[in-house]
Amino acid sequence: MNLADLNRIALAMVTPGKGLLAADESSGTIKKRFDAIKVDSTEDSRRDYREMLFRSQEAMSKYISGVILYDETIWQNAKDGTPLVKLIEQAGAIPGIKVDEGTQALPNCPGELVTVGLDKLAERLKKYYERGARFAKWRAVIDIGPRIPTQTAVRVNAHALARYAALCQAAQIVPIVEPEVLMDGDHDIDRCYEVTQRVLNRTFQELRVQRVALEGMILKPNMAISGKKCPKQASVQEVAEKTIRLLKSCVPAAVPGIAFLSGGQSDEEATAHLDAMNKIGHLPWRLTFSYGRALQAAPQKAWSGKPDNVPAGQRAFSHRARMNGLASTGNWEAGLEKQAA
Ligand code: 5MM
Repeated sequence: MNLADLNRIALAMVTPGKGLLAADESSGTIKKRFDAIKVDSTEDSRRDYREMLFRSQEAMSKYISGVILYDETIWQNAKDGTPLVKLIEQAGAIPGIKVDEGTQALPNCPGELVTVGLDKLAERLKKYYERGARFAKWRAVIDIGPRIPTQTAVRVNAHALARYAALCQAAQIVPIVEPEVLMDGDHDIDRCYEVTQRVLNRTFQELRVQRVALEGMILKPNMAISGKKCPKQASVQEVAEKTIRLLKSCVPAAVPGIAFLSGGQSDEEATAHLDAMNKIGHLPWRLTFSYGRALQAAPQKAWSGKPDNVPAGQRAFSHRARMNGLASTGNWEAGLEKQAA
C-alpha cells in the first residue's frame, strides 16, 4: 500500500468547493427513479441519462470531485464510443465504484440487514483499478426501530466495512466507508444521534483492529437528523450543531474528509444542513457531499428521458452541484436557489 498516494486521492475527493456525485444506483433503484419520470429503464436509457450528467461540463469541472459508479456503468461507453470513465476523467473528476453487492436479511435478527460482497472482492478491485477507479464505496444499512439496531447488526456490518476497507487499500483504492443509519422512522434527532454514535464508534474500532489507514479513507455518514415521520422536526441549526458534536466525539482527525449522504432529505435541506455545518467551522476534517437523490432528483425530472431536454437536465444538475459546492465551504445562501434553471 502506498499511503501517500491514497491520502492524496482522499484529499482530492474532498477538495474545498467540490463533492461527490453518487450515481451508483443498482438496476433496481434506478428503475424506481425512472418509473417516477415514466422512462423505461434499459441499458441504453441508463447510459444516456448518465452520459448527460458526465457531459455537464460546468458541474463536472467546477463542483464534482468524483463520481461513484455502478458496475454496469463503469464498463459502458458513451454513444460516440468513449468510455464513460474517460468522460469523468476528462472533466477533471475521479471515477469511483460501488463494490458492495447489496444487503441480505441478517440471520437471527428479524428486520435487520447485512451488506454482502466480500467474496472475490480482491479480484474485482484489481479489474476496477485497471479500468480507472481510484476509490470505492460500500454501504451498510442500519435501521432504527423499537428494539433495533441490535448489537449484532452493528457489529457484523462494522466488521464487513472494515474488511472491505482493508482490501481496498491493499489494491491502492481509497475506501469510502458508508454506515448509513436510515431516517425512515418516527424517532427523534436524539435517538438518531445515539444510534449513529454507537455505529460510528464500532466502525472505527473495527477499522483499527483491521489496520485500515485512516489517512487513506473517506467517511460517508448520515447526519444527526429527525426521522421522516417524527412529529418534531429539528431545525437546520440543531441538525448542524448535533451532527458536528456527534462527529467530533467519534471520528478521528486523521480521517481526511467526511462526505455526507442525503438519505431522503429534500434537495434544499441537504444543501442547507451541509452549509450550516461548514459555517460553524473549526473542524479537523473537510466536510462535503456525496449525494445521490439530492443531486439527481432535479436533473432527472428536467430530462424525463427526452433527448431535447438534455440541456435542461444539465442546467438543473449544474445548479444543484453549484449550490452544494458553495455549501461545502459555508458560502451558500437560500436566496441563491432562485437562480435555478
Ligand atoms: C445512489 O444511491 C446509492 C445506491 O443505492 P442502491 O444500492 O440501493 O441502488 C446509495 O448507496 C447512495 O450512494 C447513498 O445512499 C447516498 O445517496 P443519497 O440518495 O442517500 O444521497
